[in-house]
Amino acid sequence: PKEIFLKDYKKPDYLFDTVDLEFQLGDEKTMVTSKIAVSPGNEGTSSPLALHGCDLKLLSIKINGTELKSDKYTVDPRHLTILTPPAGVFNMEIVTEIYPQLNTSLEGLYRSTGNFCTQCEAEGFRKITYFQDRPDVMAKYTCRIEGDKTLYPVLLSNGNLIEQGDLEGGKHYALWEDPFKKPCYLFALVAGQLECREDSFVTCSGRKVTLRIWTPAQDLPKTSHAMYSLKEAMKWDEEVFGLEYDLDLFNIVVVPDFNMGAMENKSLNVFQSRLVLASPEAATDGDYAAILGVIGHEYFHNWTGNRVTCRDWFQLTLKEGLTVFRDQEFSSDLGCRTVKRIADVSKLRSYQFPQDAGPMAHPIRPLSYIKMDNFYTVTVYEKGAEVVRMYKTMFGASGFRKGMDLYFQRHDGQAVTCEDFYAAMCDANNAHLPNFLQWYSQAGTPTVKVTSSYDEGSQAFSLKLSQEVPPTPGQPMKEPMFIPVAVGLVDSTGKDMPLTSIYSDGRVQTLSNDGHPIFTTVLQFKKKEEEFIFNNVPERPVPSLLRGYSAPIRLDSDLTESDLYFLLANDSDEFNRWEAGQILARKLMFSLVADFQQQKTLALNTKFVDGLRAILRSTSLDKEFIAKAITLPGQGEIMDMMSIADPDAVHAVRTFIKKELAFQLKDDLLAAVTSNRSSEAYAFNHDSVARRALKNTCLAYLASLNEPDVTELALNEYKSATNMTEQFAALAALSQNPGQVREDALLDFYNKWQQDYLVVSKWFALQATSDIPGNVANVQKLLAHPAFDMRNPNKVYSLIGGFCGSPVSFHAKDGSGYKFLGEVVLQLDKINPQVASRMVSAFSRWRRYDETRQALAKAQLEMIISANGLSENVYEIALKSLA
Ligand code: HT7
Ligand code: ZN
Repeated sequence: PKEIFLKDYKKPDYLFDTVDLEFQLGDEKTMVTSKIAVSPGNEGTSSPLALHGCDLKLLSIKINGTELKSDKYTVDPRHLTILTPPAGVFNMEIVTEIYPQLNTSLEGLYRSTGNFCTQCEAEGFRKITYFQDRPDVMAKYTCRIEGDKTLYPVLLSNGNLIEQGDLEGGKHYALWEDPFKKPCYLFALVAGQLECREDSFVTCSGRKVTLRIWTPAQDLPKTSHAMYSLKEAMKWDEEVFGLEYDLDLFNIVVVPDFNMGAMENKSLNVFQSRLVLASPEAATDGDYAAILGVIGHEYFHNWTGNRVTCRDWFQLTLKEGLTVFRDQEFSSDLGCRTVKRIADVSKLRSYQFPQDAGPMAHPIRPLSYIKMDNFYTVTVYEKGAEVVRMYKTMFGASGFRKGMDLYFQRHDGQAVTCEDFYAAMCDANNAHLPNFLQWYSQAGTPTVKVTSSYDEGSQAFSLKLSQEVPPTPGQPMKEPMFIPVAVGLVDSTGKDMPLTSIYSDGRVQTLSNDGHPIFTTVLQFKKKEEEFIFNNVPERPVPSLLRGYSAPIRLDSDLTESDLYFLLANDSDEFNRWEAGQILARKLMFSLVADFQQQKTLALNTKFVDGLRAILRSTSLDKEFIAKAITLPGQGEIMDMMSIADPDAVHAVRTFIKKELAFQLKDDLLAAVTSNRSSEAYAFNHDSVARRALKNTCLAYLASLNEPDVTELALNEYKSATNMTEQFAALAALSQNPGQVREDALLDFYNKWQQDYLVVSKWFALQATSDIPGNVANVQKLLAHPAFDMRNPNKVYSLIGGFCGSPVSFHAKDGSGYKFLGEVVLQLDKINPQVASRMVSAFSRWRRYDETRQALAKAQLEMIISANGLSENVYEIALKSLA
């Protein structure tokens, strides 16, 4: 396999100005005719024109209307090369045959439950026709689709429908034209038996846009929340960024078989069912929130990704980091900002931090890849979003908006780089951010150490900061980064102190906001070590550091336990209140893990219990915030911070704390469950979501006691629930404890929901992630369940992905979890390499465990990498994991 490097980027020698595609869809084979107007990309170029292609049967090539003789081109399994293209502008026509019904990789053109569907990002267009499959080749497209009218009554592609009609032999056709230039990865075609929910949106300039969501007929009633989400997203982008939709039609298509969540094809978004279909009975609050976020995300790509796209795939974070940031802000504005921030930071810590500390660590702009698909990662997406967020933290909302405006003004219709985004942000704000671009090129999570001191005489409070960016594969030495650290100082009564001036870099900076006092300031920390001194501080404050999580770092401060309890109770920055509780919980878990490893009796610190009790009893705090604040850090997060990850100890300790808290707070937890019941009809609004979140979190605590009264309570909640959020939470609560009650509840749930494959996927995930003893065998059995299908990525992610995310069973000391995954990866790789490589990533952190586990996991990786016919996708991950 060939590794591709960012440093080797060259502009294309040839440009494609227009692309006219014609598809003759058939059950056995599909014929694709592509007519391209080609022009030289570089002055006087005469080099061969190399086109990408994969799994294609070439039928003919014509240049300027004349069939090309076979000695004028070469074909290999990956390319078609025209050896001596004409000078200047010319037309090229290529006819290929493809077999979508055999395509289980779900990239290119494939079939999903009988319908035709495409997925071209990143490099799937080459499975449709020979093409320069790279994002900096932007062209205007037309697409004519022909197919049987009964089998494929709906024929969709990008842009506007300009013609349609009937043909002989029961066929019909549709001709689509996209007026905007686009890279081929945004091309889409859908054909099949679908019906639509139709609505409209009037844009800020008064244009009426028709909105359609296409699904199989029986699912139409479940599309109302998605339509609501789309209209909210369109409105939000106009209000917050001044960005208006640019066509008169916007289509969303729902398909059950899809490798990722969704795809932003120009005016024809494709979504996997889970991220569109919802009803109160069958979808949880989490599903509703995910739909809102992902519908927003794909819609926002219309400007950040489509109108302005990436020069090459290394720049992926330019569109993905920015669009994740935009969808996070959208969800925050429609829900609760602090709770959303907590959820996003938790995701970063649980998934991105481990990636950044392992063999797959890469900068948000990777330096090389074998398969681009492997770089659609939490680093590129979520850390990338944090990097975008830092611009906003530095420049404020209005400065950030100025930067965005300049970015679109400069680059609309272009394929650009991360430096172009940085330049627009800095130029619009007359600023320069030294060392900021390091975030794009250095991997690894920086650790920032903070020590504080107070001098009563001079009333000065000092914060000394130092930073360390850890070595990562291929990057042993690191440079300091620009880190914005938002800080407030809390006085002894729990109030924020006004910040008047700060001394750093030999300069005093007066802090004022048009005469109003400032309570939070952002320190611009850009060297290895720096000291910041706050002046006019009348008493020793407790510093509230990194407010709102202002940079994606690990913070190591000298705050004492009593400082943390004080912040937990008082910080005006709600994120940092939650954070103080999490730091205390982590400290507690580490000390109990040490006790467990030394076989000491475990005991819970009463101060911690009291702190959580106070939060639980609060009547002023948001209920969803309370639910988050009483939830312990995940096992993965704790294991990630240990020198040798010990899944057994972490599991035992977390279970112990949970039960002990449940025991000591039982009355408060019971009160929270009963007082948060509601007989009102389901609504997806913040108050109702918050109420259910608190009730469900408390129920899970109670059920961990496994006592008859709480089991009875959970059973009642399960039986009386009128929505999936509460029903599933009660089922999850019951299924924590092995035994007949668990088995009966799981069976009852399956019997109720077996007709709804999305709910069945939840049922798979719940069992896959279970900590109960002997769960490897259960999951193995579920592989053979009639409802499971290895060809459906959603089911694979639920069952196999869920299993790999569960520390106890996957890391079973006898290696049975590893062996299970090793076998599954090889089977999956034959069907769908993209999905298989996501699964094999679960092995990548094998060096973090004890020697026995290391040997067992390594043996599986070695078995995988030596298998015949392995895909490049799986090969790259296995190779890097073993390096
Ligand atoms: N931009 C989309 C990426 C995507 C994708 C990438 C590789 C293989 C399959 C894929 N399906 C969708 C999704 C997004 O971030 O919006
Ligand atoms: Zn995206």
